[in-house]
Amino acid sequence: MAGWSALGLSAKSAESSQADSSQETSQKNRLPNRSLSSGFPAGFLWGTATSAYQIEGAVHEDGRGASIWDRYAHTRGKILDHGNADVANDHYHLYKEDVRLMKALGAKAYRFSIAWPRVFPEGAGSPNPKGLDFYNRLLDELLANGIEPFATMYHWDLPEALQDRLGGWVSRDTAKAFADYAGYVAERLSDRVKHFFTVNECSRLVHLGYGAGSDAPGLRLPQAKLNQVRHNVALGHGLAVQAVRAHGRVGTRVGPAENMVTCIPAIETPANIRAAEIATRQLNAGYLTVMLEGKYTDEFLASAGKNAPKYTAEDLSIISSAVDFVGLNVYTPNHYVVAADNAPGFTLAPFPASFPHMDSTWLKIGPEAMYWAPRHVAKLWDVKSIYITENGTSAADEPAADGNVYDVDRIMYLRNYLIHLQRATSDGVPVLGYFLWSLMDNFEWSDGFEKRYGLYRVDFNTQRRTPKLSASFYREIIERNAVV
Ligand code: PNW
Repeated sequence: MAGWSALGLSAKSAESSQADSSQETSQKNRLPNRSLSSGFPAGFLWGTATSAYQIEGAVHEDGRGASIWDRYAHTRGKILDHGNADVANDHYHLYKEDVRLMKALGAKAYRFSIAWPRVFPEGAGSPNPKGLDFYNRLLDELLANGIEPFATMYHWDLPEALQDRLGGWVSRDTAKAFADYAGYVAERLSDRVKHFFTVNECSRLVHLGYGAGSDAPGLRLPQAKLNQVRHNVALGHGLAVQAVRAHGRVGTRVGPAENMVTCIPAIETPANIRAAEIATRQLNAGYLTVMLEGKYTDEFLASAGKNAPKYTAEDLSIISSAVDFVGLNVYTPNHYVVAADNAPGFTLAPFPASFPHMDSTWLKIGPEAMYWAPRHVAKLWDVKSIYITENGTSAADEPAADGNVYDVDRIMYLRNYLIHLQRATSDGVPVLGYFLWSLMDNFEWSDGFEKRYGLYRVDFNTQRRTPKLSASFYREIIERNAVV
């Protein structure tokens, strides 16, 4: 297996190193001598990722309208540390410094999101040119520094006006407003942005925003309404794809950035791999499956029963408008799968209480997710271009006595996920690039500023950014185009 050879862990070398003199052993273990197979394809794109509400601040500046996250974060008891993102990383003013941080990593790409309420303060109607100007400044700065911009159209900051007026994604009019906004942005920015992502993580915004109520707008809708929300979000994605095609320059690329349910064969036998593929199709039925197949699976419709969403055949063809790539946010193994003889053909293994996780309990450590997520997408749906649009971890970072943050747990996590990404590319899975979440610590939604995901530590009192050890680690990876 490529993964083993990438590690240089063949049984033979382990044995012979025992016999080597200590000097020879240390020579052998020196990083520059790592086998070529730890490398990524030439031109592989390394970047970092952020989102507007999590870093920009300046929520009242230059005519920005309110978003559902402004209201949610200002509602008592919703955010763990009672924080809000009114200032956050003050990136709106410090963006030049932040582009320098990217440049210091050697990163060649940056995934950021555009705040819909900056561009259309009321969600629809009159645009606000001053809001769009911020992104003009940011794009010019990125390009001047040799960093390719990848823009997400919607990373959860819905204009509050659309929530108040339409009930947000409960209404398909929100999907239409989203497409109008997406077309407007594509028209004005596609001279410099060649890649757009439509919706960031349909699944999380639907389940946590409208089902569990732990993300904005904080609703707990019954199943039938929730299924309609899910359908409307998928429709919004499809309409936005069409709007980018209609209004963007020729050659503008567009696709989703989805946090798919990643199903991993518990043991890599052909039967378990097949079972994991079946599970992947079914457990992503409302998102990637319908986007890439143009229909809801029979199992999805049967299990929804009378609560199934209402839709037309035309909706399905809009939702499945051809995309240029699929973006995947990969953090954690959602399920380990074992083949089963009876329907549905798979068993989802329960997670033992001892299963390890990072600083967030949901963030279980399963680096092989980084192999199987893109591999399933490439195999099941014949997708030819994939980006890892997010991967990274929270860690309990604390500056040591010397002031440095030695986040060796983040490095451990990243290294192991990247080994599996390298396994994927060397197996021919068409992953073209990787965006590490996140460039810097930021507002982590309902966890407030308590959870830190950055390569750079941010002191939110002074706005000082300081590289953690993981920043040096990532710089090495980028420089060598290989796992170190
Ligand atoms: C993503 N999960 O959220 C979001 O896109 C980011 O805005 C966020 O800051 C980051 O990951 C870290 O949380 C996720 O449960 C939240 O699998 C939860 C999951 C995945 C992604």
